[in-house]
Order: sequence, then structure tokens, then C-alpha cells
Amino acid sequence: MQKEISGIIIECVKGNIAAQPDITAIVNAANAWLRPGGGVAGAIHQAAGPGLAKECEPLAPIEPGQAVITGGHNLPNKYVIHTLGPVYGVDKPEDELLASCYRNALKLAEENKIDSIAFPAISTGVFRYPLEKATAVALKTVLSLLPTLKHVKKIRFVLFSESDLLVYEAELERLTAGQ
Ligand code: AR6
Repeated sequence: MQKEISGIIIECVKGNIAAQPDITAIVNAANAWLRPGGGVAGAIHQAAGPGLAKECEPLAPIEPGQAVITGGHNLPNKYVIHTLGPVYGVDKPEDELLASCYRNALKLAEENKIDSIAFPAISTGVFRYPLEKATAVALKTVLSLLPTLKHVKKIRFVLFSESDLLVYEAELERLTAGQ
């Protein structure tokens, strides 16, 4: 699914965040220590190679909602933006912390004149944030920031399953109805 809003292309696709070669910056659903983990972080670090963990070391630890930027190493992307999502039920208020992840990632993208960025569904795996709730926060936050973006021209949401993709598509339709 693809939409153009405020001159920016918004896409929802099913796929692997570490396999988005046409995107300048991919976002990592990181752990506080920015180490290779499972899920998104595991896939990104595996594809990037050990140089990424090395570059991350002095930037850690990060707090929930914070974001930091590194190079892409062996990834096809120029940058990786690492953000720490809230653990659902633990880091509160979780909706505000999750919104900060998307806001701070986009802020770094703008500061680095990045034209395209891909997000996974932050916090919805190991951190157990219910997908429907997380989707509403992610899309509302990103849509509200579109008019402020000068460099970012494409935002892609990469979902790992068909059912997650359907949730994103339905929410994007709902939030943009009439636009
Ligand atoms: N590409 C796109 N989406 C993926 C991929 C992938 N390769 N792999 C998983 N997902 P998670 P979190 C989906 O657990 O909840 C890590 O171990 C997945 O189905 O990666 O923020 C870190 O080290 C889910 O919907 O991130 C942290 O400790 C979503 O991406 C912790 O997990 C996020 O799942 C972070 O947990």
C-alpha cells in the first residue's frame, strides 16, 4: 500500500527490515546496550556485520524513546537509526515513549538530510506492545510530523507478517480517510 500525504510517500509493506536496499536509513528496534539481539536487531546486526556493534558501543546505553544514528556497514543502507522502544507494562507512559521513538528517529533523519527511512513495528515483538495499539501510536505520530519534514520524502513501514501488514493498512486508511 502506498499513499502520498503532504508530498511524502507513505508505504506499508511485508518484509525484512534488513532487506530494504532502496532506502537510505533503516530503523533498529534496539536494546538499551545497542547489541545484536533477536528479531529486528538480530537481523540488522547480522546483515551489517561486526562493525556495526563496534560503532554502537560508545553510544550505549540509551533510554526508552531515545534514538542514535550510525553508518550502515555491510547493509545496503547508508545509515541505521537505533531506537529503544518501551517494554509494554514496564516503561511508562508507554504510548508517549513509543511516540518519542518515531519522533526522535525522524528528527535524526532530518538532521542528516535523509530522504527515505524504513521503520519496523517497534516494541511489538519481545517488548510485547500490542500491535493494534502500537500501530495507532506509530502512524498518528508520523502523520502528525509530515508537514514539518524537509528532507524525508519517503517513509516505509516494514511488517514481518501479512496479518501485521493488514493492521497497518487498515489504520492508515482510517487515519487518512478524506485526505
Ligand atoms: N524485519 C521486520 N520486522 C521484524 C523482523 C525483521 N527482520 N524481525 C522481527 N520483526 P522485536 P521489540 C518484527 O522483538 O519488541 C531484540 O532482541 C516482529 O515480528 O525485534 O522492540 C532487541 O535486542 C515485531 O512485530 O523488537 C531488544 O532487546 C517487531 O518486528 C528487543 O528485542 C519488533 O520485534 C526489542 O524488542
